[in-house]
Amino acid sequence: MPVDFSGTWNLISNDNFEGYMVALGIDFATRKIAKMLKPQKVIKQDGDSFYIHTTSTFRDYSLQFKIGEEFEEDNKGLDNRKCKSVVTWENDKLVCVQTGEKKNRGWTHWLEGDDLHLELRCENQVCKQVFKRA
Ligand code: ECB
Repeated sequence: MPVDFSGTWNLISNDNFEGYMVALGIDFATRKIAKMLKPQKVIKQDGDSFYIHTTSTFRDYSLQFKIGEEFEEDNKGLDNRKCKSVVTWENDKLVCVQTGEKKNRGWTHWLEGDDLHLELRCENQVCKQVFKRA
């Protein structure tokens, strides 16, 4: 039985989000707003199919994918770049590789105790987010 990420999750910490946004080329004014946000994630996991909706008072972002199936990701409302993404299991971690203009881009989700962890990577920057169940 794989891990089940399903649920509604609220952000409780967000380390080096600034560095990650700078690496993505997000402008100063947008970064100032984005840093203040406390996004919520709604995750629906059904077998190998995932739906992840990240919402905030400023912008929303939703993603649907199947494990192992590459898809075109349009990072609309984020950095607006397109990339080719694929998500796989690495033991109990969900690992996404986002191939495109930015080197070393991707993210990893895992559960630790009652918390949902997310590492966001771009170039030489790593942002670490932790969420608690709503
Ligand atoms: C959608 C809430 C955050 C909105 C921030 C707005 C502007 C900042 C622009 C770019 C920053 C890059 C990413 C924002 C961080 C989180 C949004 C979703 C990150 C993500 O890819 O989550 C994955 C894994 O849960 C699923 O899409």
